[in-house]
This record gives sequence, C-alpha cells and structure tokens, in this order.
Amino acid sequence: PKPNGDPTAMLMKSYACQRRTPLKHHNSFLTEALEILSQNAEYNDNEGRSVAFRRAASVLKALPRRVRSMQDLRCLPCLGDHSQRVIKEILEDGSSREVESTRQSEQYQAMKALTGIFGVGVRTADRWFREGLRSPDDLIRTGQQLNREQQAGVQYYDDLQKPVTKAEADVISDIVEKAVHAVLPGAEIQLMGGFRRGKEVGHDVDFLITHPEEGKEEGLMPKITNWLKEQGLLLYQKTTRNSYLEKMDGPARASSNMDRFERCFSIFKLQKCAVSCKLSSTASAEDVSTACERERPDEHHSEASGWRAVRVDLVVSPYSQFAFATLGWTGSKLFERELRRWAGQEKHMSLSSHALYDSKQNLYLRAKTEEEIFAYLGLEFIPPSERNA
Ligand code: 8DG
Ligand code: MN
Ligand code: MN
Repeated sequence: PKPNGDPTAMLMKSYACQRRTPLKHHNSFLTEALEILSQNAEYNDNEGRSVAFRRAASVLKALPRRVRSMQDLRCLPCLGDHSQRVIKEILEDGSSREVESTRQSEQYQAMKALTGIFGVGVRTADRWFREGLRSPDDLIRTGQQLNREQQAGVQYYDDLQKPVTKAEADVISDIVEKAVHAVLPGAEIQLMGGFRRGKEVGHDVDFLITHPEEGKEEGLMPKITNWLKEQGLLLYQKTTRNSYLEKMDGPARASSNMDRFERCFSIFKLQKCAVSCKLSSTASAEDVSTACERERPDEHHSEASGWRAVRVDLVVSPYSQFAFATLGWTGSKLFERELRRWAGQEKHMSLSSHALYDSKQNLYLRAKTEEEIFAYLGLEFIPPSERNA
C-alpha cells in the first residue's frame, strides 16, 4: 500500500532487480550526467566508482516524476555524497562543472572513440591513448597491429557507430530465423538484449537459439554461420564453442560475467532495401530476404551503398538452461549485475546464465521460465520492458 500525498515517501528498494525501471523516464537530464561520470570511472579502471554512479543514475530512472529539488531525494537509496553533489549542482546551475569538463576532456573523448571500435576494450584503448593515439584513423595512420576482430571494427567503424533501428532488427530477425530453420527445423529463436526490453534502437542485435529436444542444439552455430556465409550475409564472424562442462572443474572466475554458451560475435551485411521493403509492405520473410539481388560489390562502401554493417550476437543454449539464458541475455547490464548480487548477498544463491545454485540446500534449482527464477529468488517478477535499470 502506497502512502498517499508525499511522493518522496514512496518506498524505493535498493537493488535494481527489486524495482520497475521503464525505458522512458523523467530524469535523463540527471542520469546522462551521472552516466558520463560512470563511464569515465570505467575508462580509469575504477569499477567501484563506476558502479556507484550507475546505481545512482538507475534509482533516478525509477522515479515516477522529475526531480526538482534535493528534497525530492530524501529516503532514496544508492545516492552517495559525490552523486548528490553533482545532482545539486545541476539542479541549481543547470549543469555540473565536473561532468562538463569530463565530457570535454581529451582522455574521455579518445577513450570513447577507441573503445567504440568493435574488439577494443578499456585496457587496449588506454594503452593506445598513452601512446598518443586518439581515433580509429590514428590506428590506421600509424599502422597499429590489430587482431581480426579489431580490423573488422575499424573497417566498419562508421556503420557500427550508427544505431540499429527496430526495423533493421526485425529484418535481421527474419534472416536469422530463416538460417536457423534451414539447418535445424524446430529450433526456437528469441530476440534478446535491448530490443527485448522495448528499446527502439540498439548498438547490436542479440539472439538466443535453442531446440526443445536437448542435444539437437549441439554444434549448431557453425551450421548457421556457414549458411549465412553462403548467402553472402556475413562480413565477419567469430564463433566460440560451448565450454560449460569442460570449465566446471577449472579455475572458476566468479567475478566474470562471461558465460560459456556456444556463441558468435558477428557483423551482418544488411541490404537497406530489405528494410524499406519490410517497412512499406506486407511482404513475407522470404520475399524480404530474397527481394534485393546483390547490388554493388563491396568496394562501394559509403553512404551511397545499398547495404550497411550491423553487429549481431548469436547464442545457442541447451533447452534445460533456456530460462536462465533468457534472463541473462535480456539485460540491462546493471539489472543483471544486481540480480547476481541479490542472489549472492540476500539469498546465498549463485545465479548465472546457465543455472541457479542454492548454497544452503546444496543443489541446482531447475526452471522452465523466467517467472520461476524470480520466484526462487524471492523477487517480484519484473517484465523485460521494466528491466531498463
Ligand atoms: P544495446 O545493444 O542496445 O546497446 O544494449 P543491450 O542489448 O542491453 O547490451 P548488449 O551489450 O548487447 O548486451 C545484451 C545482454 O547480454 C546484456 O544483458 C549483457 C549480456 N551479455 C553480454 N555478454 C555476455 C556474456 O558474455 N555472458 C552473459 N551471461 N551475458 C552477456 O553482452
Ligand atoms: Mn544488444
Ligand atoms: Mn550484444
């Protein structure tokens, strides 16, 4: 029961997985600022600080109205001194000096540009920054050693910087569905990540694939990528095979969020006419993916070309782990992080994209749906569209 009258008396739970966080909220003028400080802390390898700013931003996203004064923040969790100082300054002066100087800083801008390259993490970007490099062009100019992934990242940089629209994601979904059903009839495909949470744009498109007959999904990824390659739809792919069982007795890395499903990081070649075609007609999936004959060869890669590069993540999960994989790949990243923290700290359980382990009972808990997992965790079910923490 909500106390009526004072809106600040609303009870705000402290874990993001206990709250409903819609995509659109009332405080982007504050959350964007806090997220810049979070991002900058990540660039400086300060994870604790980065998470603290991200949690503070997330609390503001869950508020039912715009923050107008510091009074509105009374009783809210996760707002440290530093976050409060930043918020206060923005409320009083319209902007925060720290945020603005971070935004303008050479390091922040270079790190953003360099980590924006597919295949480049904070560590590599930081090394390049200290060597005086600032942009993808600098990498090319100075002939930096790049791995295959980074080469693709630099080559398709401009396209991959452009947000992927929902319409584009829908066309990619049709293509992935066609590929998967061609090599394994009966397989199930689910759109994951930001688009499952209702986002209108994303930095990539994520898919989870399974088959109701356990075992049928084994070795599926190479078949899918070969089919896509034969159709000329793949610009880049790197498949990692399932390593869940073999790593069980290896050195466990508890802090790592990386799971062990068979997965593929790829770059699709998306025909632009397929998108306009899908938008403007009731054409079937078949029509759309075969409608455009290959237009021009690769060398015309520019605004004028008939295609664009799109990042796509594919993950294959055994049916028995599908609910956990679904929960783990829906995001947001903070929501996932908070779920695992809640499981560990509050329930003595360990949650991954594969399983939920109960340390008190010493057993793995089975689940067929996300709802069951929330129930095991003693959490109210939060639908994907409200996991935008
Ligand atoms: P965006 O692409 O629109 O920018 O946002 P997103 O869809 O939320 O982000 P994402 O980077 O594509 O990640 C989608 C989800 O997948 C997110 O919840 C985190 C999760 N995820 C990875 N890598 C891994 C991984 O190695 N293991 C697990 N379990 N989850 C992962 O991105
Ligand atoms: Mn995504
Ligand atoms: Mn992804």
